[in-house]
Amino acid sequence: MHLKNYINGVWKDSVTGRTFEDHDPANGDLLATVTLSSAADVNEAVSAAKKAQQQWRLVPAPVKGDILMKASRILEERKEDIARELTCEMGKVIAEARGDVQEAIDMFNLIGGEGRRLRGETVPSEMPNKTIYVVRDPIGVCGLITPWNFPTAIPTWKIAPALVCGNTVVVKPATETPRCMVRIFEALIDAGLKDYPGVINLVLGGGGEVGEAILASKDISMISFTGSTDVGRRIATVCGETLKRSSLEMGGKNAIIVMDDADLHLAVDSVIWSAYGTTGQRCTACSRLIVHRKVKAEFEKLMIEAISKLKLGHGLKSDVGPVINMGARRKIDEYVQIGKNEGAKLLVGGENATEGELAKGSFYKPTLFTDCTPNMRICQEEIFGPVATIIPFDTLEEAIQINNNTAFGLSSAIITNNVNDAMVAARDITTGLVYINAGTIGAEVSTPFGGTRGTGNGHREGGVQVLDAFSEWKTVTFDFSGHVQKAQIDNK
Ligand code: UN1
Repeated sequence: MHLKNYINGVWKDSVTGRTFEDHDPANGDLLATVTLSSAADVNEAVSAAKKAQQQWRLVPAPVKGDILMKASRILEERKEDIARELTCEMGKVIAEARGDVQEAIDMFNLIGGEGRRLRGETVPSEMPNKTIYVVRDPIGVCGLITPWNFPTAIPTWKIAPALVCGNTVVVKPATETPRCMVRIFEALIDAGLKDYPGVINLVLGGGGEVGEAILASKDISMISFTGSTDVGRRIATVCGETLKRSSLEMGGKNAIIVMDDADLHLAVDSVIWSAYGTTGQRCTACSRLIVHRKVKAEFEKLMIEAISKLKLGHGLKSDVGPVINMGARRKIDEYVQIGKNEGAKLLVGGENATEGELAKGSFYKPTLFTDCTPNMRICQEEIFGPVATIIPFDTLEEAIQINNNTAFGLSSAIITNNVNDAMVAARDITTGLVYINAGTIGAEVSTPFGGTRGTGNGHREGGVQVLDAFSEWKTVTFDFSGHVQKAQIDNK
């Protein structure tokens, strides 16, 4: 298989003639060769997007929405095939891959429906014979840079609202997951965008060349990015200088608070999904378990049992897949060494998994540390792998303070049967998402998604709130006092 760019309605190779390879992280199999693009390809895509935007902005929003809803139905038909490809390209287990594609289906449907709403408002004027209305205007060409961990869902979080608001897009997926992005493009093209060349453009390649060219382009008015904090900071810096708009979604250091009255089986279940699901590679993954000292010993015992039951292997036939690549595995292992040196007690895992078939892939054993203190690096920095830390506490206030005290602010959870404690936690936790008696993952598409502090820059994806990131408010004031003046003249 060979994957190409999609520019101005045509699938084509990069002008560089160079390629890179797309591999299965579970066994190293070659899945596809991929065209490796340069700034010249980005510039061609941006010119096409700029020209197309002049027509696209005038297409009625319900028509735009219909295309998105049709893309949703097409993805539904192709769901199983795409999910299997996703597992092979990115590594997550098949049940989660189906969930990833389902999120894309749901997002196209949700935002497609916004095509029939996209509401503005009318505002009473303070003057007679004036009327004022406020409408959403497109921003122009949006540069969308998407990660490998939700390779079908996250692209739709950005493409759908960008398009329904009348923008056109230039998209760069992570180099690890180009094929999933091609599948999203195919659904949109088949849903009707083949008749609108230049509205969606795909440029495959690395951050250094393609990402930087998107950042540098004068004709791109807005960048939406999900990925690492380092890259997000770079984007924010450049956008600050060039006064481009940016919507950034970066790291997390999410926690589950386990109270002494909690149903511990529910707590363990929530943690297993949140910490080791997607092999810990979600920005919503839970990596801190803030556990009441009274139940710590029992909780540790149940966690060790539950972890020992997790079967590692290819995502098509196991509970925990590989991490994305060998570089990521090295970084995870470095953090485990840092944890040991900091004095955290290793309960389970803490090494590469290399038995039998696993030797061919980038597998890491689900890892659990205990007796951690809140300021240890393993409790403050994002590891993005299957590593969780237990931090004991004595009072709810202390637990909430530990929960809030990191550089990130995406997701938190509390497991308790005490309604008062749950309400206090919901009030005092300062992350963008809070779960009561559920893990930190699994946000639904109809709700605003995003985080405080270093997780983002104040924008939200999902819900209707995402429309604010992809549109400009325009205030239109009508002054019809000329009619009154004319009547007075006529009466004289
Ligand atoms: C991410 O990891 O970047 O809430 C997004 C969740 C998913 C999205 C995760 N719906 O876990």
